[in-house]
Amino acid sequence: MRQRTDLDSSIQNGFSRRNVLAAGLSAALLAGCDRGSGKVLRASEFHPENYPTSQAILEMNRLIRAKSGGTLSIKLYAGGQLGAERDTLELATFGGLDINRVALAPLNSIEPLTIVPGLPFLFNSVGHMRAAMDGDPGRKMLESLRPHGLIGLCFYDSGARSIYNTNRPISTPDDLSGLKLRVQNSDLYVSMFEALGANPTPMPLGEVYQSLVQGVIDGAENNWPSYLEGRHYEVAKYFSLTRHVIAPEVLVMSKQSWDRLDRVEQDIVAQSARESVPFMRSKWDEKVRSAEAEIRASGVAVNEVADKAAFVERVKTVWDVNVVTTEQKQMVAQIREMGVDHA
Ligand code: GTR
Repeated sequence: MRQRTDLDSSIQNGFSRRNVLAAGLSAALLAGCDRGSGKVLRASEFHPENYPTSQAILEMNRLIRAKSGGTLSIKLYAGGQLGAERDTLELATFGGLDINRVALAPLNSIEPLTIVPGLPFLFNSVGHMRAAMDGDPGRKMLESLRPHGLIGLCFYDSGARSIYNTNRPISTPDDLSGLKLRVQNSDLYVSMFEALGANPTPMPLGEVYQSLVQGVIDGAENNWPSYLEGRHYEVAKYFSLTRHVIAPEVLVMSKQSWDRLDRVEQDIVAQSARESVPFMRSKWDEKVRSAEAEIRASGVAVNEVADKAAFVERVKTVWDVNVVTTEQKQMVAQIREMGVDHA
């Protein structure tokens, strides 16, 4: 049995929307006003402090402090202290929080370009995804957030998502039939799992463990580190390597907070975020290896999915429904072209 993590306490505390807003408001009031410590940017992260994304934000803080001579820094609120990603993202949009690391799913209803990396079976590998995010598609996606009140700083890794459940190994889409699976709160994920024949149930990540224990859901889908850290593997003991989505995560800054920084400070933040990416990727690779080893050793039944083509075939309609704008279509084509070098 693993130690309870910060994530677990946030699950227990069950932050209400009002708590979140209140916390965000005081964070915003404090930002920039700390006597003696210069400007302090409040950053929210749902994962615990030892998770690679949290570690990357702490690395970014180290870089920012060094470059600014200590006049600018980040205070990290890890472990979901400020609430679920959807709520903290809203806070950042309205200037109640300075920096937020989120998955792309909560941005899907805000900016259509963020849907693209979540398209099932788009990327051939993590290398393909990284190359696309480092290149033109990534640059366009970060820029696309500005009109929505957010400055896209950089992308972090999230590996490949696979399906896990309490009942049986998944080898074909038919095995998903009737399974109630938690998905991220995004039409993309709902349509994906409907097309695969499951019964998708959107809910925040923080509610998954309890819902599995209570039998409210039969399973979910995520990467090795989240499956481990959320303790989902203790309950849902079949992990099937569908690797259906290899989407990155994104670090955003509130445009309102960004506008309060001078030009030099903005450059420091942007540059430090970019420089935290290689650090994050190496922490991520390490974490994936150790999480997979720990999960396999714990007795979880892990199975490869031999016939991926059957899954790919089923989700074709998901692409048609979710890729509708010219910009999305161009981005998909560009990413696919880049895949030739990452076959
Ligand atoms: C994790 C990701 C979180 C969150 C989560 C989810 O892999 O790191 O940001 O999006 O998935 O499934 O909600």
